[in-house]
This record gives sequence, structure tokens and C-alpha cells, in this order.
Amino acid sequence: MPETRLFKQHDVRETLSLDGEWEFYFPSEGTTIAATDYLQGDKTLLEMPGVWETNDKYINYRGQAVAKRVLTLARSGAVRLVFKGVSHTATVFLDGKQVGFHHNAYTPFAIDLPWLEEGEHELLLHISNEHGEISALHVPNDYYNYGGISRPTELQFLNTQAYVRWVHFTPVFSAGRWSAKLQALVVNLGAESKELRLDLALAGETSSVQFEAKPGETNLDAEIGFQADEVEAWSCESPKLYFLNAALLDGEEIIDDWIDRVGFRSVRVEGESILLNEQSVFLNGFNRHEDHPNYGCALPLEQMIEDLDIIQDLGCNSVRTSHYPNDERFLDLCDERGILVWEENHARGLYKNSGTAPPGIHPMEHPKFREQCRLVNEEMVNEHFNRPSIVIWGILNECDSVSDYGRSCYKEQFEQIRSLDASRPTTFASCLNDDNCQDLQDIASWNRYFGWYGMDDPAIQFDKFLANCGEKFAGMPFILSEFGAGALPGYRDPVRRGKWSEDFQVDLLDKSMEVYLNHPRVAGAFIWQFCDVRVDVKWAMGRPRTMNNKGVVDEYRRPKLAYETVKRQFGELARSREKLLST
Ligand code: ADA
Repeated sequence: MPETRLFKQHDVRETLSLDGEWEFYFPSEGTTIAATDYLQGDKTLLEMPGVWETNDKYINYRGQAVAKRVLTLARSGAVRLVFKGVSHTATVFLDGKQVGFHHNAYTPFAIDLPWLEEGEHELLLHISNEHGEISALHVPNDYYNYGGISRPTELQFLNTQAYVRWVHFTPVFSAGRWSAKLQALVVNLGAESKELRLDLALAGETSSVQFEAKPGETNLDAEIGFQADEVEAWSCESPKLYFLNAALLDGEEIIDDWIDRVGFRSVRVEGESILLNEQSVFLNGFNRHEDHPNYGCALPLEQMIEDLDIIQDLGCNSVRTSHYPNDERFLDLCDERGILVWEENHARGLYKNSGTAPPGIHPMEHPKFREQCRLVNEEMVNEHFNRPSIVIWGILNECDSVSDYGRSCYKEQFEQIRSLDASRPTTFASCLNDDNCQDLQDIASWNRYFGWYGMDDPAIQFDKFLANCGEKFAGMPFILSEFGAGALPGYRDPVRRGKWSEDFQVDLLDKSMEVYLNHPRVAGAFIWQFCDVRVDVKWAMGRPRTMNNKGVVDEYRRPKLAYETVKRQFGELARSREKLLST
């Protein structure tokens, strides 16, 4: 089984997994470490993908480390170093020379090396999970910023210096037939132009493009049309997937290839509805962090499978990747299972005095904020472009959507996202009543904790909220993007003295779901949250166990009392919608 995806992305291009044991070198307490003299650090062997927090000695370590691996090349040639995720800032050195840099744990990056001699090479990653001027997005937050090579890593051997970077697929349905809009990116690492051909194959149809590959990047457009009965739509009920094959030829020789899996589905908003394949759909599910005590944020595939088994057992058709782009294997599973995904960029609660920055400091005014958001957005959309499961692009969860400056950031990012992909609706989850950005998005989404932050009754408060704020998002779909209650695992309080018991969570979720799953103005509802997760120690006072305890299962995925309530409520929703569809 390939490590980076659930299927082989290359038959011709040779790939070598770099997962497994890495040497880590940590500086002594309170100091830093440089890649150039890493040997002065304390050496520890760690299994990657992984995070150093799973080693008790480093369970609370916030700082730098150097990870080392020796590469052995059986032949000289061009290679690509592909990192699916390093948490959270990586500077890459090969044989003592810096060859790359990447910031953000949640998006992949790759380093192209036009020529590497056969034999042994020393690969070093200088990794930091520090807070402060290094990052505007990895800040002390209501989830934990881990340290390590948190997602799979591989070495790719290129046959020549030209390769297929990606082929973006956009399904188009018109006049009863599907067609595929294809946008390929070919990279030539050499100094000379080459006459090449790109052969594309999808669902039994093909297309070829003869072109001149100049040094650098070449963008190619193609289109493939299908007869009405040639392809089956991708849907929740029938998530039909097709392989998209790209072969790069020099004359008649295939010099590189690139394979992806795609689905034919359309998604758009119409009035207050969200339409999937022209059918109105209600998104019901969970907000899910990538977090587990045994793995940190570096969840193995089997944990992703268990999480989705639980999510589907509870009757969900949707997941929100709160609050960052997710592992590609998780998205592959959602593609296979017909689970609708709201994927969002990396940001949470970046507004003044929200606790994500020193008091009085505006976290979105961090000098690196706009550039780091721009890169995350670009990497998220470009790398996850073809996932049929992703039906919504989200940005900036509960950030400053009030001030003129905040609005300029939202506007800039929605424009960027749409310029990269105009085929999916956009949204952001707001929590500020004087929100000033509702007109910038396609879908309105609000986090509302009636009954938790305060003792309000959701039934009364939600209608009051719509009366007060509904004008801001009139005419567009509305999603309840977060609602929920904290429950300490094992704390039972049948007499309902107050909050934090599992009984209180049962009552509030039951009452809230009764309102939100049946309200005519609501097109989607996501419980906060799937499982309990570790939070930064600075959040400990409001987070017993230094955890966010609003999971319906605990951090080990052990069901709380509310599990059965959620399953009943989502079950009733599914039955009522089936009835609706059958009439
Ligand atoms: C916010 C935020 C979540 C989480 C939640 C909570 O809505 O978007 O990340 O912090 O509140 O648990 O209060």
C-alpha cells in the first residue's frame, strides 16, 4: 500500500517512502539547535510520521529539533523530495546545503533537485513548533501545535528532468452529459526546451496534447466529453470514482506519469439551498480535529478509518476539517465513502483579545499573516483540487470579520480561493454579531453555542439570532457550523446540577439538534466536536484536563452518553429526508 495516498499515483515514476525511523537531535533545555551543528543535540530515535510529543521526554516540548535521514540513491538523476506535512516549520538541508523551506503543518510541499549523484546523501530537517514571530497561524490555541514529520514523506526518482506536477480535473454537467475540464502543469527542470506529448485517459476516453516544454512550468488545457451513459455521478449514496491517468512522452517513450482518482459531481448554491448534482442536500456531521493521545496530529490510516466508521455509524454525511487542511489519505477515504467535506484553511480565532495573541495584539496584523494564509490557501486548493468529497472551501474560522482591515483580509482570501477554483462554494464560520463580511461568501456559517456559553435555550435564541442577524446573509444558504457542550468523560450527574457532565451534554445536544436539524432556514449542522482533543497549556483554565472536552467520543474514541442521542437525532434526520425525497 503506498504511504501517501490510498492508491498508487505512479507506475513509471519510482517512489521510495522515507517513513520509519529518523534520528532526532534536540537542544538542551531553553536553547536552540542549528542544522549545521546538530550533533551537539541529544539524540533520540523516533518513528515518522509522528510527533515528538509521543515521547514522554518531549510531551510538552515547544522548540526546535533536527531530524536526520540518510538517502541512498542507486543511480544519479533528478529527484523530488515530497513532504505531506511537517509540523510546523521545516528548513531542509541536503549534504549540508539548504535546499528548501516550508511553513505550516497542514499542507504538503516538495523540493525538486534537478540532479543528484548516486550514493549516500545526508538529509536534515530543521523543525520548529515554536510560537511567536515565526508563525501567525500556529499560535497558542484551542487545539495543540505538535512537532515532527506529521504526515508521510517520500523520495521520487524522475526518469528525466521533466515531470507532471498535477492535472486538475473539473467535472461539468450540461445538457444531460458530463465533460471533464483538465488543466495540467508540466515542469521541466532542465535548461533546454523539449518537444513532449501529454496523454490523458479518463473513463475510457483519451486526449493528447503535443507541446513545447520550456524550462520551468508549462500549463496545458484539455477537455474530454462523455456520452450520457458513459460515466456515473459521484454521490453520497454512490461515490463512484474513476482513475485519471496522465502519461508524459518524449517521442514514443513514457518518461513520467501521474495518476489521480476523481468523481463526477456538481455542487452549487441556489437561493437558501446547497445543491449536489442538482439535488438539495443537508450537510450533517462533525467538526473534526486531527488529534489522538497516541499519535498527536500524525494519525495513522487505521485511526482515520476508525474515526470515519464512527462518524458514519452516527449517521453523518459530512465532516468539517476544523481548522486546517487535512491529510490526503483522510480525504481519499471521504472520496471512497461519499462523505461531503468542508475543507478550510489554517486559522482559528484570530481577533483581538481572543486569547490567540498577547492581550491587545491583533493576531491578523502579525507581519507574516497575509503571506502565510496566501500559501496555505494555494497549497490547499492546488493539492486537494480533485477531491470530489470536498464541496466547500472555508477560510479564517472566527477571525476578525468586523474591522475594515479584517474585511480586507477576508476579501483578499475569497478572491484568491475563487481564482484557484471557481467550481466550489465558499464560506467562513463567524461568531461575531457585528460581522461585516457576510456578503463576501456563498454560504453563511455561524458558530452558535446557545445553552453552553450562557444558559440560553437554543429554540428561543436561534430565532432571535436570525431576527437580529439574518438580514446579513439573506438569500444564501445557512450552516450551523458549530454547536455543542463540554462533557468530562465519565462524569455522570443524573440530577443535572450543572455543566460538564455527560448528562448535560445529552440534554443540550438533543435540544439543539431538535432545532437545527428541522429548521427550514438551516442547510447544514456540524456538532462541535467529534472527539476530545489536547489544547495549548495557555487554554488550560477554561479547558479541564487541558483538553477541549466537547467531543461526543473522548480522545480514545470511547463513546460518551451523548453518542446514542446524536445517532438517534441524525437517524431521524436521514429518515425525514428520505421521506422528503420519496414524495
Ligand atoms: C469556537 C472554535 C472552536 C472551539 C469552540 C469551543 O467556535 O471555532 O475551535 O474553540 O469554539 O470549544 O468553544
